[in-house]
Amino acid sequence: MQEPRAWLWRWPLAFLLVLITVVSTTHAAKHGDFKTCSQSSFCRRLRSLSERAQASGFHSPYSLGDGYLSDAAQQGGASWTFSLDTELYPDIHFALTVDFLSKGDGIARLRVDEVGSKLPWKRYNEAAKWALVDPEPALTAVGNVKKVSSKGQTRFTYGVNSDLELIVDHAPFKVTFRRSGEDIMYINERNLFHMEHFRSKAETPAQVDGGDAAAVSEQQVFSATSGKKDTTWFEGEPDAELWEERFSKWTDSKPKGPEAFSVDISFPGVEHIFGLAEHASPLSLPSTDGGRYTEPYRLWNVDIFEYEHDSTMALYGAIPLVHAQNTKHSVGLLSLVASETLVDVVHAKSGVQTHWMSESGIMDLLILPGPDPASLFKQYAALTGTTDLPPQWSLGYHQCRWNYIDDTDVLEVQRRFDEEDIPLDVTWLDIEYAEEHRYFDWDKKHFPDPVKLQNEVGAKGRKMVAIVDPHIKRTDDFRIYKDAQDKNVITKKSDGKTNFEGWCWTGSSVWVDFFNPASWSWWKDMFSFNVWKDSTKFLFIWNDMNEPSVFDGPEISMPRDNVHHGGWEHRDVHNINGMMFHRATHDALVVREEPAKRSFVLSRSFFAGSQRYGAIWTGDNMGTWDHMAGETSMLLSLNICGMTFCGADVGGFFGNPSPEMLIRWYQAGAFMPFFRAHAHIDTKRREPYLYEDPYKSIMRDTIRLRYTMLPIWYTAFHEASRTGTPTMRPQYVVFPKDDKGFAVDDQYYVGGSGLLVKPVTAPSVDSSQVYLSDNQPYYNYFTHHFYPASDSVRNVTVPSPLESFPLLVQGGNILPIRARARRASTLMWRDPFTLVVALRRQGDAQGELYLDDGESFAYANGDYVWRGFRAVSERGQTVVSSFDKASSENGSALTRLGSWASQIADVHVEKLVILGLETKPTSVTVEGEAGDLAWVWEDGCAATDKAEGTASRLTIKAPGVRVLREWSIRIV
Ligand code: NBV
Repeated sequence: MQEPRAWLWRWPLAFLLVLITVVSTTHAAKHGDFKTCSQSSFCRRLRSLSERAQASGFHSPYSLGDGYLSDAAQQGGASWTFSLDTELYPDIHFALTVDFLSKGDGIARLRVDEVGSKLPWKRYNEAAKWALVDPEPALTAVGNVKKVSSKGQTRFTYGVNSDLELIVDHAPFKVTFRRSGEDIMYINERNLFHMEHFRSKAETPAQVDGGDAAAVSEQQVFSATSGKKDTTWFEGEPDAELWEERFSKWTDSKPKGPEAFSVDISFPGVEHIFGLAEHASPLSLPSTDGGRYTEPYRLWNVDIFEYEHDSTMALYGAIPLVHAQNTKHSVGLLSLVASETLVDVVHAKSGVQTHWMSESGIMDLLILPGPDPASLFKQYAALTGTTDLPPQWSLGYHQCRWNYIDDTDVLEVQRRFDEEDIPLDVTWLDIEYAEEHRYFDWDKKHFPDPVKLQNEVGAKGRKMVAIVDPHIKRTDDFRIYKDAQDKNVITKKSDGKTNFEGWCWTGSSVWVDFFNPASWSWWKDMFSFNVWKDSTKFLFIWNDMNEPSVFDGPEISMPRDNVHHGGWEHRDVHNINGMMFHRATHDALVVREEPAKRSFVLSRSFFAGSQRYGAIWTGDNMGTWDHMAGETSMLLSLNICGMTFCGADVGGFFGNPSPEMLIRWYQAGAFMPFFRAHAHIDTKRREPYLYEDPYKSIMRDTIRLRYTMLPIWYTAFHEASRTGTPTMRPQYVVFPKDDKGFAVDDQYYVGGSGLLVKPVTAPSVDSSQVYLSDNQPYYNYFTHHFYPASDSVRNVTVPSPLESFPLLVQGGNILPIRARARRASTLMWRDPFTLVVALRRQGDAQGELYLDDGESFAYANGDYVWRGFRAVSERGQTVVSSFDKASSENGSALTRLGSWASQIADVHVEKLVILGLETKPTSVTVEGEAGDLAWVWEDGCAATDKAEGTASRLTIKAPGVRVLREWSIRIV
């Protein structure tokens, strides 16, 4: 097999030199490549506000008028607009609009924009257009909101139970969100709200004319020397970089001047806030005022090389959402802004205080009322949508590396997987499949017949994924470049006219502006089988580098003064850029076939709402224990921010993991929603079959374990696609009343299955501690070891030798699994099920199973199977039964035996394993049928026992019942 390095000879020398320079400089100076707060003039200005706010007499210069600029009567729904003025600039005006939305049990929206500016600029107000499912979410009827206005205050009472209040204090401007009379959130309690107004270049803050002095104290209003109004007590000293800003060798022209805004949001009585993905930090966000972190959490999508595993530095994606949690309530806050945003977090005695600072755009805050995490997910989903139900095969195992070098290599890798009986669904091709990195154009020397290759892979029930990056080689013989030029859909330089050019893998490149609607249908065409003749229905897409990554740009991205469709500057839309590319590719793949098929597109960059377009991964992680440990909290954070279809490069992108480390990566990966091994071009080959036993066998068993559990994952994704509830659930989500578990971010539950997993992320481990919150027994999935229920929270010790790790089943759950290993998931659709029934101490359990054809949208017309399982113990009998979950949940008719469902009508349950029964049964029968079933009893702990041991186990063999039918098995 050809060594990966041998690829290098194929790269043009000039490009190689550039590459080496880029890569080596980023290697050496990753911190220096990215701005800290003090290197951004807006962040410097806004962060120092919070220091000045410590001074006595500091107050907010902002106040609201007592009347309304417009009210509900004009808006056709519950919406009121206040005038918002600042004593600093009497001639400048803002407006605050308070909306109450009809969806999401009472979501309130607060928007602030400048009004009446004589300058020709507008603040970017389209983040909602891209992030929300419904760009103009409907307002609730006026009658659903009770408004009481008095001088100085407006009080809105709303929500499904009329228990929510939004109290708007007029002077100074402050908003209090309350539930059942309790303060839950304050906006501008610390007086840090500030919106920089548009101004002409000649003006500087210190030169603004004085206004009405009466409202503020003498020494704050006038500087002794100039007699001009003094704004420095609030804004700080005049900033030299309002109109032009330098970073390293780049100059940002900032044609609109300053337009940053800042707002403080406090969560009284709360010790934990979560969110702000993507950061390599703990799930419960630590303070940024010294100690662990000194820099605010930064949201500015970047291609960061060798990122740190414990940091507030920006990564590839940005979701400006937080959850605040205490034992009484949950509340969420989404700030719809796409410009650079930094958030300081302070854990104070009174609660958690946050300070949000954004470079440009309107302020658009959405208050998700909770009151619990499950409600937050629903509310966030009502706004931004849910994860599309993925193709079922995409939950299988993905084998990637940079790069599989030719078609023989691809087939050989698959052959070796088959030879070693290791399941595999998808083989990936990184950038080297494309001639000169001109994506779409296969390198025919190494992939002479791409269609034949894809068909051969497809014939085995497998798929391929090829990368399509957003940089487009500037060469006239490249059709994509030609088209993009002809259609004039290329992102422009600051003059708004000239195409922006930069460097990336392909050399000198341009970037399509996916904000431009003219690019959408064209991009769709690029993926149609008629146009991309070297693609087939077995080929899916990977969108990398979409932050966007520009090797010779500031912070390895585009200049902020580049111009997009609509005249918006790149700074305004940057954090959405990656999502627009992901969206365009997703939309293209969905329509490739008739009838439409689900798409699969992996993206590196993302924003709020990206979950609608496919999967994301955590980028270029390192093959280190620290990184492996950090992945769990990162993925949990992504999950609670809506990006539930996520994973990390198994094995670590950089480095050569030891066999021990690789096994631990696989064990962790098998419980990531997206399970893909990937590696840098310079790493040694590390496909599982290359290892000696026992390593190879352990990796094989781990991948097989994933396949066994595919029904559980698919069912979890079904729930996520309906309700927004994530597939990886941290402790605080499952047990929102147990504050001791709020900071736990190294273990999680898989969907609603009751499976609790804790990856081992350190060397030489042979046992692990698992935190248990609830008064239920837990069962070791592998050994059926029993951990008794307890009325106090506890840590239990779980053996974790190399071949194992903590995987517990919470008492009360029924797991539908498919125990037979196959080459690929697509071959398992008619395989029988095993039900693992783990009894609660009350003797009962429940579970569910969702199935459909796994690739079409026929489920939307009812062609799916959604079964419920239940175990009930009464008067010495346990009855396990199957029922139609669709009708019980949706009130819809029984699962309709559509054309697909009827094909699996005879799929049966081949085994039931019941854990925790009290006594050996005397008979096990299927109701309505004569004769005892074949069963085996192994004595052990009952669900009610108080001591650890091995659980009692009843194994019922071949009960002859069908998954799609109603049945009851009676155990007496
Ligand atoms: O396309 C090459 C890589 C890819 O393998 C990786 O997964 C991406 O995150 N890509 C980044 C570009 C270069 C990384 C050094």
